Amino acid sequence: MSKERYISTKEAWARKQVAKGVKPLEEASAERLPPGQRLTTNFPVLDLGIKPDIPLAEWTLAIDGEVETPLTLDWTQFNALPQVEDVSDFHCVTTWSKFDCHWSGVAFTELYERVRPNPVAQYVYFSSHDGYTTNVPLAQCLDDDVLIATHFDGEPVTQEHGGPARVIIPKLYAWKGAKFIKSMHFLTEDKLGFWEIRGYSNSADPFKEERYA
Ligand SMILES: Nc1nc2c(c(=O)[nH]1)N[C@H]1C(S)=C(S)[C@@H](COP(=O)(O)O)O[C@H]1N2
Ligand SMILES: [Mo]
Repeated sequence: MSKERYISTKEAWARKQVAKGVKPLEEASAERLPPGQRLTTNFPVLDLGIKPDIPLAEWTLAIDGEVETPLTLDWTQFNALPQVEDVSDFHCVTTWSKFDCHWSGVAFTELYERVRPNPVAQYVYFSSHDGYTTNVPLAQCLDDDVLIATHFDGEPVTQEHGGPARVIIPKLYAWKGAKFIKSMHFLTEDKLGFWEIRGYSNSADPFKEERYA
C-alpha cells in the first residue's frame, strides 16, 4: 500500500470514529480497555520461540475440511483477492493491550465464500508454520473485522509479528489469531488448539476476562 493511500485510509477511519462519537484515546481507554489489561504503545512479540522463515515463493494457504471447494492459494493468488483494511484493538492474555492496530489483507469471509463450507461446518482450526494451532467457532470468524493480515500500519507484517500472513480476530484474546498461518480447516466438531489444550479459555472474550478454562 502506498504512503498516500495509507494516510487517506487513516483519515477516513478517523472521520468515521468522530461520526460514531468515539472519544480521544485517553478518555476512551477506561471503556476500551478490557478488565485486567494495561495499555502499551509498543508492540511486544509473543511466540513459541520459533519465528519460521517462509519465502514468499514457497508460501501457501490451504483451506479445507468440511468445504465443497478446498483451496490452496499461493502468495500471488492470495494477494490477488480483494483487500480489506481494519483498525482494531489487540488484547494479549498476558495483560497488555494495544489500541488502533491498522491491519490489511484478505477478509476471512472472502475465503469462506470461495471454499463454500458445508452447513455442518461450525468450527475453524488454524495451523501455523511454527507448529502453533488454535480454534475458533465459525460464527466468530465471520465478523467483518476478521482478516488474514499481510500488512500492519501500511508495511508488510514482519517475521516476528507473524509474516508473511497472520490471522486477526479482534474480539478475542490475541492467542486466537494465528501468526505464520499455513492452513484453515473447517470442522463439524470443536478441536482444541495449542493453548486451549494447555488450560487457556476456549471462548477467550477479553471483556468477560475469559483467560483460563
Ligand atoms: N503461530 C503462532 N501464532 C500465535 C502465537 C504463536 O506463538 N505462534 N502466539 C499468540 C499469542 S499468545 C499472541 S498474544 C499473539 C502475539 O502476536 P505478536 O507477537 O504480533 O504480538 O500471537 C498469537 N498467535
Ligand atoms: Mo498472548
